[in-house]
Amino acid sequence: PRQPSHPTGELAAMCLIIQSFHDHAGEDELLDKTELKRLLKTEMPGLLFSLDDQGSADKMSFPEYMTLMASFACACQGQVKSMM
Ligand SMILES: [Ca+2]
Repeated sequence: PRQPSHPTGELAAMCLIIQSFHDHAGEDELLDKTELKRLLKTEMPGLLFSLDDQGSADKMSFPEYMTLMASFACACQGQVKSMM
């Protein structure tokens, strides 16, 4: 099949995740706790998270953020399905 000129599906979702990480992380390219809370509140307002359970790292790199997103996705499958 022909490649779409704009990313769609999973690729579009990955682009959005990468973009929003960088938008919120700022120049140091790390998410501190305030930036992480703002990202979750802005980008995922319908989902409820307990950040207290997410380890104690003060700043999160992109790979660490993706690990957190993967665990959120697993934990919220039912919640997200009911929103679709
Ligand atoms: Ca930052």
